[in-house]
Amino acid sequence: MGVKCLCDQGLEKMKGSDTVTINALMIKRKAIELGADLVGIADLTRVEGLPTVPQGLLETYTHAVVIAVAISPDIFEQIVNEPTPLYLHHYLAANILLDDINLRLQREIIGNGFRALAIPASQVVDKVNWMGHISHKAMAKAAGLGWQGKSLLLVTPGYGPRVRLATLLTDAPFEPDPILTNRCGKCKNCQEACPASAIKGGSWEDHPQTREEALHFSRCVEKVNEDFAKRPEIGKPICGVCIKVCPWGKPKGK
Ligand code: B12
Ligand code: SF4
Ligand code: SF4
Repeated sequence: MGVKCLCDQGLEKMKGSDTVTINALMIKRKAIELGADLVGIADLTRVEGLPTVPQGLLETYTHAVVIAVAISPDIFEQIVNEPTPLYLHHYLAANILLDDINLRLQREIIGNGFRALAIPASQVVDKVNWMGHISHKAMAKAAGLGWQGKSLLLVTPGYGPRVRLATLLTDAPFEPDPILTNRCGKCKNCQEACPASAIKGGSWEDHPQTREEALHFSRCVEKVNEDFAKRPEIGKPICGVCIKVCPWGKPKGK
């Protein structure tokens, strides 16, 4: 222990008698080395008022590191209007990779004397209101990875919504990334393709106030849980159609 970085953004903290140092660039490099395709930093004042489970979860943290793992474009070539077993497998594998990267980043940050808490990629902790501990989409938007499109998904400039996400909460005061503005424009692809007619087609600069503003929420919940998740070859509440049709996710030139 005790390697001291002299770069401007270095954060120092005493851990026992050792001086340890970590900064945003170092944690981002580590995330990419470990397999993340995108990584960004959010200042949590950007998401004040965001509902969490339990309530007040964010209160003792100041920042979040948000990572994204891209799903192969070839998976979406196979999706027409329903999920496929191959998408199911990649969805599960991406969740494992995200949780693995997040736990390793968590260890790195704690080892440097700060607090860190990895939020699972895909755990539903309130099945009445369909909530995770926190919304990774809201955190990813706050970390500058993308915007929440008409589908309510996080759309990134490079991969569109073809990414899965995870968040790491911390009190390490990393330099936050700039926020991106909504680039959906007049596009309605997701609204037109949704097999449950669940996407209302609304638009917003930052985020809708409620999920209902963006979606006929129960239609999506019912489609993925009562139809797709009940198919023996799928078994999980997945779909993939609004992901597939987003122009931002299509390989460039297609
Ligand atoms: C529960 C859940 C579901 C439920 C409910 C979906 C939903 N929209 O909430 C069901 C089963 C229906 C579902 C479906 C799907 N899901 Co899902 N799901 C989750 C889970 C586990 C929790 C979501 C949650 O807590 N939402 C809470 C609400 C309140 O948040 P929200 O949806 O982001 O919307 C609000 C906020 O973002 C807000 N907002 C943004 N900033 C701020 C700031 C403030 C102050 C406030 C007040 C609000 C706010 O605006 C919205 C309205 O309030 C997350 C994983 C996670 N922990 O995030 C994955 C997750 C959202 N799902 C994902 C995906 C991909 C899907 C599906 C496409 C299915 C599939 N895998 O093929 C569909 C898409 C449905 C859709 N169009 O939204 C991905 C999204 C990836 C991406 N690129 O955006 C996630 C992030 C999983 C992951 N690890 O990547 N899902
Ligand atoms: S996940 Fe499927 S059902 Fe839900 S909004 Fe997207 S396309 Fe529609
Ligand atoms: S399909 Fe079009 S409207 Fe839907 S999220 Fe993507 S860009 Fe936005």
